[in-house]
Amino acid sequence: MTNNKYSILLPTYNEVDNLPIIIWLLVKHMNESGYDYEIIIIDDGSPDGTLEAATQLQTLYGDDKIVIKSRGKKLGLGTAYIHGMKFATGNFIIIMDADLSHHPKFIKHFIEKQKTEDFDIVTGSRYIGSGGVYGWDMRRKFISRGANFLTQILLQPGSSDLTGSFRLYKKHILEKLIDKCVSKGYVFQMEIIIRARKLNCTIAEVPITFVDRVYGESKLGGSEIVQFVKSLLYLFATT
Ligand SMILES: Nc1nc2c(ncn2[C@@H]2O[C@H](COP(=O)(O)OP(=O)(O)O)[C@@H](O)[C@H]2O)c(=O)[nH]1
Ligand SMILES: [Mg+2]
Repeated sequence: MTNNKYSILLPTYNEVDNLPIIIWLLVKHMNESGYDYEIIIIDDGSPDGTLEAATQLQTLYGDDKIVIKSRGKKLGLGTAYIHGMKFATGNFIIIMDADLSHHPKFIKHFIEKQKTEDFDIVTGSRYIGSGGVYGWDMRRKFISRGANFLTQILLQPGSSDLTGSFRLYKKHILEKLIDKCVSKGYVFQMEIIIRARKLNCTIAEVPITFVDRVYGESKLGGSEIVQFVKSLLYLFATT
């Protein structure tokens, strides 16, 4: 028997419609798989009442399972993970989106894969095996593929899905990596894998399907794309 515990970090910004569903699915799948876990919701002052929904869900499922660590305003995804991780009591961290694009049913594949060779990191990949993307328009597919392609060429990271954010990390590894990361937004996902390679961390991949959000709006805009390319070039020049 092991006493592994999985801390699931769930950053939210205007996810009031998605949060009850994702939490219900997480609780269902984690209870079924029998692994010890907690869900840490990091809400950034969503004006749509996400925090109030989170509080109700905490009452429903218990504060040992649902931990709420909100911040007053939208401070970005990268720092939301850093903030949430400070409160994690597990020895493993799982990071995923709250908008139902990442299905909790895949978590047990991450955990099983991690155990096979005691990997430091397991990343979900849309670009291997049975993985895939559903519901994205041409523009969004192009951006994702383009970002991955550019990064593969410039940095040769040896990981097929760099911009995805459905991952499992050993907590002490993620802490070490986060210390080294300079980016704050979406690029964070990519930077972390690049840094992990440099530190010779072991990385495995599992196929995931990614379904575009049904409720609410994506926060990926032009400025995020510009930021991504800038950071990519920065990493290219400095690592
Ligand atoms: N706490 C926090 N969560 C955020 C922020 N920006 C995005 N999110 C959440 O991060 C996840 C991914 O964002 P999303 O807009 O779905 O990005 P996309 O899937 O790449 O279009 C979702 O759960 C969002 O609610 C932020 O600034 N702070
Ligand atoms: Mg999304």
